[in-house]
Amino acid sequence: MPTDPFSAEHTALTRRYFLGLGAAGAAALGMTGGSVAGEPRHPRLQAAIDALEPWLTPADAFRDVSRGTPVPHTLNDEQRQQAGLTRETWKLEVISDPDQPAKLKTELTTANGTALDFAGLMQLAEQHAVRFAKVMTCLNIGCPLGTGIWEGVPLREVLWLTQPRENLRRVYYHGFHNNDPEQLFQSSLPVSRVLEDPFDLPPVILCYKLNGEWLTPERGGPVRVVVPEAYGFKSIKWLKTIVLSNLFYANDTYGEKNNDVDSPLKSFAATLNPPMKADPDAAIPITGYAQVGISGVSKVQVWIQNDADTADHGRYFADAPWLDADILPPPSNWGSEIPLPTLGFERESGRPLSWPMRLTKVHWATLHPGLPAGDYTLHCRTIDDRGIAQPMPRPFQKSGHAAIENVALKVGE
Ligand SMILES: Nc1nc2c(c(=O)[nH]1)N[C@H]1C(S)=C(S)[C@@H](COP(=O)(O)O)O[C@H]1N2
Ligand SMILES: [Mo]
Repeated sequence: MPTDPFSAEHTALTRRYFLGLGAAGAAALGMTGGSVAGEPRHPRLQAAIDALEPWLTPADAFRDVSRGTPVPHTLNDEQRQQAGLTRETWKLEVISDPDQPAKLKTELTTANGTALDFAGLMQLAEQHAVRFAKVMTCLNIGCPLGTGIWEGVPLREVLWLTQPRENLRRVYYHGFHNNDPEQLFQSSLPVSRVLEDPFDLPPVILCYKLNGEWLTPERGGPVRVVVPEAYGFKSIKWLKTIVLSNLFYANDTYGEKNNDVDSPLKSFAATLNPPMKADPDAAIPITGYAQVGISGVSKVQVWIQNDADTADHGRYFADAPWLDADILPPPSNWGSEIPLPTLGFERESGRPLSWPMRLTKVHWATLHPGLPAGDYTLHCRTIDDRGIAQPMPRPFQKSGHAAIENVALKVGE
C-alpha cells in the first residue's frame, strides 16, 4: 500500500470536504455504502445495513470486563454504601506515593477530611466538564465492548488541588477491590499525559456519566477513569485512590500479564453478521465495523479467498486483490442522543467534525460480486490514514488486536 504522506493528506482533505457536501457529494465520494444519490441500494445490502448495531451502544449491550470476588458491581445497596460506591458516599483520596514521594502541598485524604466527594467533583464539573465519544476495547479480548459518550472532569483539575511542587512523574490509580491486596487492579499514566492533551486528544477524565446517564455500578460508577486513546485497562472503574509518584515507569497490573501497557488503540476491521453461505454467481452483501485507532481509517477492504488458492499473497496478504468497501457516513440516528456540546461534534448542529471519527467505531458495507461454487474465506482489513494496512504498523497481539479476520464462506450447496 502507498505510504506516501501526500496520499494520506488527500484522504483527510476529501473526508473533511465530504462533510460539507451533504448526501449527493457523499455518494459521489463513494461513502454511502454502495448507494448513489437517488438510487436505492441493492435490497439485500440495504437489509444487511439495516440490521447493523446502533453507533452508540445501549447500556445493557455493553460488555463487561471486571475483576473481584465479589465483583464490585454485584454488591447490594448497603454494601455499596459501605464501600463508598454511591454518589452519596463516594470519596476519592489523592496521595503522595510513600515509596517514591511526589512533593505536594496537601494530600486529599479521608483522615484529614480533605478527600474529594461527589459534590466536590460536581463543583469542578460546572466549569470543566467535557464529553467525548470513545469505544472501550479490552486489550486482551480484542473486540470492542461498547461505544459511548463519556462525560467527566479532566483528571488534572483534581491533581491541581494537591498543589504539586516537584518530583511528580507518574500518576497511578486503583478502584475498590474488596480491601484485598490480592484483588488490586491498578493502572498508570505519565503525568504529562494527565496535564496535557497531545494530538487533539480529549483529556483523561474522572467520568461520572455515559450517554447522558449517571455511570452505573456495572460501568464503574459512581466514578471511573477514562483514558481516550487507551485500551480498557487504563480506564479504572470504582475509582477510590490516586497516587502521585516520582516513579518513572509504568506499574500497571495489566503489565504483569505480558501486555504492552503503552499501546494506543489500533485500527482494524471486522465483519458483523457475515454471510455463511451464498448462491453461485449471486452478489454477496457484506457488512461490518472498523475500530478507528490512533492512526485513523482511510479505507476498509475485503478479499474473498478461494480455499483452493495456494498462491503466495505476501505477508499479511499484502499482495491479495483486495476490494474497497464503503465506509458508511455518520448515521442519521446515533442510537441515543449525542448531548451537546461534545468534543468532536459541531456545537450547534451536532454533526461530527471528522469522519471516520478517531477512537470510535464506524460501520462499512459492500456488495461483493458473485462467485463460482466453492469453499472460501472472507477477509477484511483497514488502511490507516498513513496508507498502512492492517495488522501493521504494530502487528503484535499483546499491543492490541489487529489480526486480519478469517470467516468461512460456502458458495453453492
Ligand atoms: N477497578 C477495575 N477497573 C477496571 C477493570 C477491573 O477489573 N477493575 N477492568 C479493566 C479492563 S481490563 C477493561 S477492558 C475495562 C472494561 O470496561 P467495561 O467493563 O466498562 O466495558 O475496564 C477496566 N477497568
Ligand atoms: Mo481489559
